Amino acid sequence: EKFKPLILSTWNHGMPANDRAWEVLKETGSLIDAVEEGVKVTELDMDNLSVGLQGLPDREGIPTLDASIMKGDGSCGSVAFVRQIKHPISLARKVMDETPHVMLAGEGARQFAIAQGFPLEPEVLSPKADELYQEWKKTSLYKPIINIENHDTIGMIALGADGKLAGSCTTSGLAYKMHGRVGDSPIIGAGLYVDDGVGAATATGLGESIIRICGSFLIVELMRQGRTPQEACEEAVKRLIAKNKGIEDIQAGFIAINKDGEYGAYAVHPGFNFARHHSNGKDLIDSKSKF
Ligand code: SD4
Repeated sequence: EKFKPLILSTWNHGMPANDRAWEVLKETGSLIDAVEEGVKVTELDMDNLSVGLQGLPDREGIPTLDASIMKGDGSCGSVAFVRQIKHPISLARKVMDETPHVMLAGEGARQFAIAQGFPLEPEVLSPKADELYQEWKKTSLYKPIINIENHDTIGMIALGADGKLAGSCTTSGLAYKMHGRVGDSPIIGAGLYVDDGVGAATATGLGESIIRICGSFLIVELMRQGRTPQEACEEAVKRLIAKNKGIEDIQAGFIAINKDGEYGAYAVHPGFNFARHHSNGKDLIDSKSKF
């Protein structure tokens, strides 16, 4: 099966995000605008507790956000551990377009946001996040749990009619993480990688397990060597399982597209799904998994 153009996004909320991205692609023809505007929908979704300022906070009760964006020509930008910014993906886009750098973190990212005219949002938890945080504080246990709301990061990858590619990824990271913890999502090559000659990949799940294998870059390189997107995702999951202890408690999933419009997805455990949007329709697909 091949589609061109094609947009894929992680999880259920990929559906409305893809709708918006598709609309922008049709209106403007810009793939990078499409992947930015698409995930902005998720950044504002009050039901999503893993993306945007309404997401679950770190263990100090502070929401800190990670995001990255990349074009197939190698242009990329990201922000990590950023506070008070409603649209970290747009800030990552500014890092890509307006600075000589690839990545800004923490207070420096916030200062850059102010200089770029981004409003600073008040640092208050959403009612739902606050309720869950108060509950969590009673035990303060930290253990990654599979497929509950704390795995809902959006990663979006898109192939244009011209064979060019782009991608975006945005998250509030793991719930109740240590203050300052950065996941895979803003790390180019871990949470997201895009190469026009080959394809694109993005990741969701326990960031530490994904960083350890440079997951998205690995998938793109495997496709470069001739693997299909499906084979490449499966090989990355195999590598991830080999390199991470306690895999019973670790969920991670990948989606990938190649330049011809073939795609694939694979996860460690069942429960991962992704949204697909192309000229003939749109749907939500359950990913296969290793276990
Ligand atoms: C992280 N990968 O910060 C993100 C979390 C995630 O769905 O994917 N949630 O580790």
